[in-house]
Amino acid sequence: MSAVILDPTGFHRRIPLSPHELTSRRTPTEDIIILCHLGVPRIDVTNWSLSVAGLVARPRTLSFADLLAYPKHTVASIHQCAGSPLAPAEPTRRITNVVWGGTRLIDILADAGLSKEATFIWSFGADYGKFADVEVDRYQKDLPIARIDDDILVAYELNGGPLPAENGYPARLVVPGFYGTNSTKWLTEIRAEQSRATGPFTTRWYNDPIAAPDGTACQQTRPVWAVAPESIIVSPAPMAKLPHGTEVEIWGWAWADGGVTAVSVTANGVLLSGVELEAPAGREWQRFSVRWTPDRSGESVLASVAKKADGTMQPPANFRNAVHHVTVRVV
Ligand SMILES: Nc1nc2c(c(=O)[nH]1)N[C@H]1C(S)=C(S)[C@@H](COP(=O)(O)O)O[C@H]1N2
Ligand SMILES: [Mo]
Repeated sequence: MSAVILDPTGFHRRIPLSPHELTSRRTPTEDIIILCHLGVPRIDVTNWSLSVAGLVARPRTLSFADLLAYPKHTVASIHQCAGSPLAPAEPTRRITNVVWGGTRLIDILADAGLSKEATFIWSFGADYGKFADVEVDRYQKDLPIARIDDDILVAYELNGGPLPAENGYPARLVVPGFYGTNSTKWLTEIRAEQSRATGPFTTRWYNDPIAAPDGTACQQTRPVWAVAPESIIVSPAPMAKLPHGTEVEIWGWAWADGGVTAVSVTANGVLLSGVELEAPAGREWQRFSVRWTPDRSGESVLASVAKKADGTMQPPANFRNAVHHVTVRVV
């Protein structure tokens, strides 16, 4: 496919709803985060194709009709932006929970005859241009073969409707449980390879320094793949006025790749008992709630901490999944 027109060109994003506005379980399409590093390709579907290449026995090029001819699968999942790759430790809480529809990546790879030698799947988007002063001819990401399962989609639907241009029309990769950056939009090529992808979106950006045992950053990095445990308080909203001595419900959402097993909630640093947490259901976020009776007037600080089955928890600060605090006014 020849280079497509970008409109707009360059970095383009839509800031999502704030945590206290995320009141619905499923995020409506018009409220979803939009994050485009290089611009928004405007693709004519009759000129679009998806090539499947690299370490496969039968390389092929799929038209949009070929993609639709596969059985359609849907996956409901959290969809989270990891935040700016230039500020990877900054919590941005760009989180949504949506339903994707499309063709399973494993069906496409099976038809192409994926080689046992392959260790990574590279994906390429139709967008091109400059990000942070680096020129790229295509957006490019990669996935370890170990992550390839039946829930990864080449999606052409979002929340039951066609994929909007900004979200990757006509088709995009969706890797549930991995940060949004790995879900390549305007997908034009997938390649089976034996090494990590070489472009700046996998080598230079979206790699976290691994902390040394003494807490200092060491040279090694870890790809920004699996979503770390996180939670947000939806209600009460920041600076809400709460009457002293009256019970209120504190509630929010918690999520992680693989689900969350516990959420603890504190008010002014004191643990609240009786937190209820939904069991993980697929890859969607989980509602938590607890009752609290404000017992002192003035400002109170509420916080929630999510924990995964492997024991990893939200850190207090300096990570993209750092604890969310909400200050309320007790009157
Ligand atoms: N081709 C391409 N795919 C991309 C991006 C991009 O800039 N180009 N941005 C990524 C990032 S950082 C995120 S968070 C998600 C956002 O998807 P959305 O805009 O549909 O919510 O798309 C990912 N896929
Ligand atoms: Mo992102």
